[in-house]
Amino acid sequence: MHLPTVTVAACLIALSAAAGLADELGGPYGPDEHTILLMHFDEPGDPADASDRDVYAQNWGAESVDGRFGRALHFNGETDVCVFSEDFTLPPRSTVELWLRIEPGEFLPSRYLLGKPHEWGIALGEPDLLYAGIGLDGEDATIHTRLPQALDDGHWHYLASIYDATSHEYWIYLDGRLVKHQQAGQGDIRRRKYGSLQIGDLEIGPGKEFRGAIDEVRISDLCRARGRETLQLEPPPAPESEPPR
Ligand SMILES: [Ca+2]
Repeated sequence: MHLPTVTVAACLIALSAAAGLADELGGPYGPDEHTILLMHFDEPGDPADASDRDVYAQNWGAESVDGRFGRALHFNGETDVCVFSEDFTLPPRSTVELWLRIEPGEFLPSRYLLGKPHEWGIALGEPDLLYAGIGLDGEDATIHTRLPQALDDGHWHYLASIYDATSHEYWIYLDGRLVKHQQAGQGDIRRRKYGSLQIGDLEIGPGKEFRGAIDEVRISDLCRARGRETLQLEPPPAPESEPPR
């Protein structure tokens, strides 16, 4: 038996299209079958999850500002937070992506960008020092890494944290470049019955709130950039020029 050439070609096209979806990085994204949370932050009021899960979220105080794509949320580092209605646990393989912008002089140390209390989170200890951690039922997976540059420069930066709980590998990408890949943790991801995913804060004590803007948060149930040294990201938008007088 042989398949008609046109059928084989259609299958190859379908496969390449699926691979293209999984490889799409940097945004702005449309949801695909691996997207379990997608926040554009473009709409007024409470932000909407554009993934098929339609996770309900509330914005407690964060201000809408110009974003990397459309609008973004700016968190004041004190009380602003975006809280999600359901327990949100990372799948065994995950990719967490976001864009962030910190103005010069705005940075607050050791602040959480996002995460779930006592389960997982991503934080900046210093403008060029990233902490990421995931609670496992054996030894927690943690990563502390110096970034190639400080992020409090007023520009948008793309950050991706990728973890595989089956091979216990952690990857951190900044602006399309792999900055850290290491073995981390033992065991399966620890499940918590309380607490919700939060963006801009982690509510595990005072002084953990992020000050700066966050846009285009996507969480996926696969390792989208596994093993790649560089990512192809959309170039940043050209700066707005002064209108002619
Ligand atoms: Ca946006």
